[in-house]
Formats: sequence, structure tokens, C-alpha cells
Amino acid sequence: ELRRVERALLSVSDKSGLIEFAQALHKLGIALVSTGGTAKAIAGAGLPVTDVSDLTGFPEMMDGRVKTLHPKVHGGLLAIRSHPEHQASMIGHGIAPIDLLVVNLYPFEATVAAGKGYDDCIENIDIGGPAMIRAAAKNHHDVTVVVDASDYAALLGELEAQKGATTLTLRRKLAQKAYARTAAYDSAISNWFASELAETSPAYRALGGSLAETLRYGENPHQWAAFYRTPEQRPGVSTARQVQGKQLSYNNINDTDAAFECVAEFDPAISAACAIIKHANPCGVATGADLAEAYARALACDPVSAFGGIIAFNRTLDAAAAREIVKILTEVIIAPDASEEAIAIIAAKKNLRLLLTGSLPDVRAGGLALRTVAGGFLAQARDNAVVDDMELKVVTKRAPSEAELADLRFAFRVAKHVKSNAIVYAKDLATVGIGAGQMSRVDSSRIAAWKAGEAAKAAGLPETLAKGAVVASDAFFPFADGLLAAAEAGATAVIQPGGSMRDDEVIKAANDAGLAMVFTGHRHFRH
Ligand code: 93A
Repeated sequence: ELRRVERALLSVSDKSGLIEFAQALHKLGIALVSTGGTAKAIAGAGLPVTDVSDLTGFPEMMDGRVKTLHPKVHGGLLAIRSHPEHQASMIGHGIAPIDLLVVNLYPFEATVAAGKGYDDCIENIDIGGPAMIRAAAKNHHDVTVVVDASDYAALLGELEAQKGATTLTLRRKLAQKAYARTAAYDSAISNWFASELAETSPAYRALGGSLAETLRYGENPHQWAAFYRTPEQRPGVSTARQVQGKQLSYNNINDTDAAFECVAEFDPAISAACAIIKHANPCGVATGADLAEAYARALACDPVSAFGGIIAFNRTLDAAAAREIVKILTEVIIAPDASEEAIAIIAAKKNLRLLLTGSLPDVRAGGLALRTVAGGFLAQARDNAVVDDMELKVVTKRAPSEAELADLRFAFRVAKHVKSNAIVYAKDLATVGIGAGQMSRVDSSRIAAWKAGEAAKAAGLPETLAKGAVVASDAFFPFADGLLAAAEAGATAVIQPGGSMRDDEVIKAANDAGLAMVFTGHRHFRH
């Protein structure tokens, strides 16, 4: 499948190596056609060259925006040589074949990198170049395309070896490279637009944020996205130093924030704590004597969901915890700090992002929580209520034991970070079953109880982890059914805000089931 090269079109912005290359083509008897600047350079070296304007019969116009966009060029590149109708069109319209296309594009990337202004960047978007590259690459069966000066030598080598022809193997390789180039070029343009949009977007102006970075995409690949910092400087994902790993995605940032805010509920002076997050919901939260233990206990709550999760710690990440983490796939780790040894262990997982914040945020701090609605946005104070500050009221005949009370507080602390309707089972200061985001509270109760059973199975235990656990509900039980589901699963104590019209009914059911129940008077909806 050799194709002789009789005529070449050269149109290059980067003119390095051009003259030597054009000379070699000329020596091989190849006729040269060229655009303005390229033609000038070639002619300047004393080589014969046809100006593309003479080929098209049109001058280069509109500041060069239109120079090669013409059927005489694109027909010459796209015509299938063996196709009788294509042949007829060529003859009928005076189109001569172009067998070799040599193009490198307007330096868009370099223009952006040099910090040039908007109009300059726009003017450096090459249209004709990519059009010709794509045309020639499509027709690689007959046409050779070169988009990179570093390929001149290989092409000349082949032309010399094949007596002025190229092989299909080379033409296909070059076609692949051609499309890789136009794809990279277009993605550079789209990224530049994204960052331009980000800086002038309504989000930026409305909230006084400063652009941290444009993201590859939003919650889904078809959604534009950017990450902004507000002047608030709350320690977390927006202030963290990324020690290693891939760029964070939109969902990563959202989940990492949820993880760190959750783990910040646990005073590092009192206990080590770990939160594992998936889809912005905890799939396991636990305290422990050290981080490795906290992690192992958090993982045990839902080892299946934790795969590919995001992990937050409330203390300096140490080697023992790091060694456990690298055993399964994790997307992000966020912690106030990490030891050198832990950093070295994490380094073995190249993609795993490690974020260090320097400190934990203050859970009691004020601040804004925002969300958009059609044509506006909602603002509210962040939920900075902490169960330790609430007056707990025992409403059942039986008061919770000391251990139950500690677990009740723990469970309610976690429930604050679970999407409503939230039901959290906990035992020994670790979650054992979490039901999140259901439209009915009783469904969340059932799911949490079922999860506690699954966790037991995963650990090879005969009995559900709900047995002897306590339960937290982010909002009141409107009916006794959710509470009864918990009692059935084996829970012994309940924490909930209270305040339902049917509180009496719910309290009676708790008493009948022998449960201890406390009311917090505070709700932790999270939608
Ligand atoms: O402005 S363009 O998009 N319009 C065109 O028709 C066109 N044809 C070639 N840019 C166009 N080119 C580009 O001009 C080539 O991709 C190359 O980068 C550059 C070469 O211009 P000159 O030969 O005048 O230096």
C-alpha cells in the first residue's frame, strides 16, 4: 500500500526545521504549496513554492482566518484516489490531489501560558489547520499527515527508502497522532474557556469567592465545574496541602469535605477517630485507641461500601494506619497532618490523594451553608449544634447506662453528618449500621438494621451488630414503627430530638420494648 507523494501542502506556525525539510522534499521532486508565512520562508530559501492563494483563487482574508478553508484544499486532501466519482469531481472542479500535509497549529497553548489577553487567545484558535489535519488523517489511505516537526526525519527516511512514497503503516501511525493532536488542542481550548467562565461566573461574583481551580467536570462529565475559596479560611479541603495523588474531582471535594467535617466532631485530645465517606454519607465512623484501630472499626461497619471511599482522621496520620489504608482502594485521605513514614507508605499508591490541613475546623464555628434553587439561592447558618451542649432528657422508665449514654452521644454526633432520613446504630463508640437518605424514616431504620446484619456477616460473626447497640435518629420518629424496627433488631437505647405529635405513643412503645430513650431537643436534618 505505497502512496507516492507528488504534492505537499505545508502550513506551519512553528517553522523550526522547516527549510531543511522543504529542501529535502524538493530534492525528492515533491511540489510544494504553502500558506503566507510558510511560503515566504520557503521562497526565502530559494525553493519553488506555490502560494495557497494561487491554488484557491482567493486571497488569505480576515486576518488569515480564512486561507485554506476551500474545496481546492479540502477536496485535494479528502478525495479517495481510487474512487471514480471522486476522480470525476476532482477533474470537473480542477482539484489537484494533495498527498502530504504538514501542519503545526497556531500556538494556542503557548499564548495562554504566556498570560496573553482574551482576544489574543481567541485569535490563536486555529480553525483551518485542524480542519486540514482531520481531513488528511481521515484520508490516510491515500494521504500522509505530519503535525509535529519531530516527525520530519522519520518521514524523510521513509520517502527516501520507498523512492518518494510512504507505507500505509506509517500513514496510519501519523493519522493517529494527528487526531491525538487535534483532540489535545480542542481540550486546551475548552479548559481555557472553562477557566475564563469560572472567573466571571455568577458564583464568583455572588459569593466573593476566589477561584481555586477549574475542575475537569462537575458531578457528571457533561457539567462544567470550578472550585472557589471564600475568605472564611476554615481548615478543610479548600485550605489543604495536597501531598500527592491525582487532581481532585468535584465529587472528591464534596465527599472529602463531608468526611473532614464529620471527623472534626471528635476531639483528638479524647480519642482517635476515623470517618469513611461514600457519596457524601458516612459508611463507617469510629473512635479507637489509635488511628489504625479507629480505621479498622470504621471499615468494619460497611467494608463493601468503603471500597473507593474517602477517609478522614482527626489526628496526625501515622504509619500503622497508613499501612492498613493501602490494603484497599481509597480515593482520598484527609488529616490534620501525617508522619514522614506514613507519607512514604502512601506514596506507593500513586493515585491516592493525601490532603493535610494543619488543623481541625471548629465544629461550633458559625458560617454559611448555601444551595441554589431555580433563579436564586438559599443561605443558612451552618449546623454547628453539638450534642455535648444539648440538654438530654430521659423520657423512658429506664435511663440509659453510662456506656449506652456515651454511645448515644456518639451516634447522634454521626447522625448529624448522614443525609436525612438518618438512622445510626452504634456500639462501643463505633457505628455498626447506617441508614441514609430514605424518604421514610422507617425505611432508613430497616436499612440500618439490615446493614448491621451484613457487617456481622462480613466479620464472620453469628449475631447482628445491632444486638445491644444504640440508635440515633436525626429527627423525631413520627410513628412508633421506626423505633420498633430498632428494638426488633436488638437495640437497647435510642436518641432522637423528640417533638412529634405522637411522642407519647413512641415513648410507650419504647417502654414496652424495655428501651431507654433520650430526647435532645435538636434536630439534625441534612438534605
Ligand atoms: O486562521 S486559520 O484558522 N484559517 C485557515 O484557513 C488556516 N489555514 C492554515 N489558520 C489557518 N492555518 C494555520 O496557519 C496553520 O495551522 C498554521 O499554524 C498557520 C501557518 O500560517 P503561515 O504559513 O502564514 O505562517
